[in-house]
Amino acid sequence: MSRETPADALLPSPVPVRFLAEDGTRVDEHGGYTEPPAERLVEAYRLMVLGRRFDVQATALTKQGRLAVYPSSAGQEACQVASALALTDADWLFPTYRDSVALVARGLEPGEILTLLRGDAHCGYDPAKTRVAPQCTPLATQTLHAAGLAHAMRRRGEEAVAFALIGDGATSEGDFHEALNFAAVFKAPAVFFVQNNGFAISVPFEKQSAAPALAYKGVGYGVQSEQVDGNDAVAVLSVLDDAVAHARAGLGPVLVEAHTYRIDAHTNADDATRYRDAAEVEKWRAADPVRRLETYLTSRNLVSEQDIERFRAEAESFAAGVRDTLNADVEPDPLSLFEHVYAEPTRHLAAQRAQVAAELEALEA
Ligand SMILES: Cc1ncc(C[n+]2csc(CCOP(=O)(O)OP(=O)(O)O)c2C)c(N)n1
Repeated sequence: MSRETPADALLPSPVPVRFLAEDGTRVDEHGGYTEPPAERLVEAYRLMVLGRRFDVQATALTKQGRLAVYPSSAGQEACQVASALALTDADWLFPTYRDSVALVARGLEPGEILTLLRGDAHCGYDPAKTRVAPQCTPLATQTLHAAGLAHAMRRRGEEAVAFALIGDGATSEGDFHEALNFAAVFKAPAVFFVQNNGFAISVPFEKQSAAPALAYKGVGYGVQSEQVDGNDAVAVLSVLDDAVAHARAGLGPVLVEAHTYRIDAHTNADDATRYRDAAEVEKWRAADPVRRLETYLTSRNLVSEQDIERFRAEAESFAAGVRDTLNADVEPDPLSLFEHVYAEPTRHLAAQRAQVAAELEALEA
């Protein structure tokens, strides 16, 4: 008797999709996915070099007191960059606090990306203009925003896709499950991309979920699902390109899980040596996504030594620009606190604003 069921079509690959082994050699574990064109891979590599340098710079600025907090995505560059490259300017990106490098890859101003992490009241960029929602700290809420916005865009006849990033720990939140269910029922053009980096702060994946892989969580909701080696940029880009095309074609949402690793601590406020072994981190350093892609592109003569030097120099001057921007003191206007709260300020908010304005005036008098 055949055991084929409608669920089979939704199931992820039994092992994570992979084009490159850890040493950068080509392997045949891609389950029928197509390798993206060479120029796309070179662009991914350029952005990964840039993103890694940005990440190091932002971490340094935190140590210097210029940023209040910075959650590093070191080791997750393939996921970060592929998320941006898989989307068009018309698509919406819903990032978390960990996804600043995805925003860099999308072309946002680094000074604007880091405004929130500097401790200012507002997200520094314009979500409507950039089609990037504010970086979300309440876990998994962005998945509902993405599902709702995707549904709304479909009803309006727009062809755009909403793409939500989410961590492994956040998949335990009810919001994630509601978002998958809603998106599936209404065939919303949404992609949910889980970066399974092994930890939710100090909670390891084994204590988070007993699922064979988080990708299997989609099937119960009727969501097309896939899992991919998150440190293989070729594979992540190929799988996300397909997922976005599926959603854009009106075939419903897609859940993709990338298996990756958080190389740094949760944030600068966390000491990861208290809950994980150095040997484990070293093992994952050997699976570095930037070096893996670099080795592959070099072996195929798709990048030269000069190209690599050029990309690194570009990243250095980008980092210098980030330093200059963040080292400049800013004096936020206290009244800006009342902006962007409602499209039309409420009576109470207007009264509070007037009260603060009067207090400021009294102080200056
Ligand atoms: C609703 C909610 N509960 C708890 C927290 C506190 N918190 C912040 S980050 C985090 C861990 C999230 O881990 P994961 O989803 O795996 O993402 P990662 O930080 O590894 O990228 C927790 C519990 C929060 N921000 N929001």
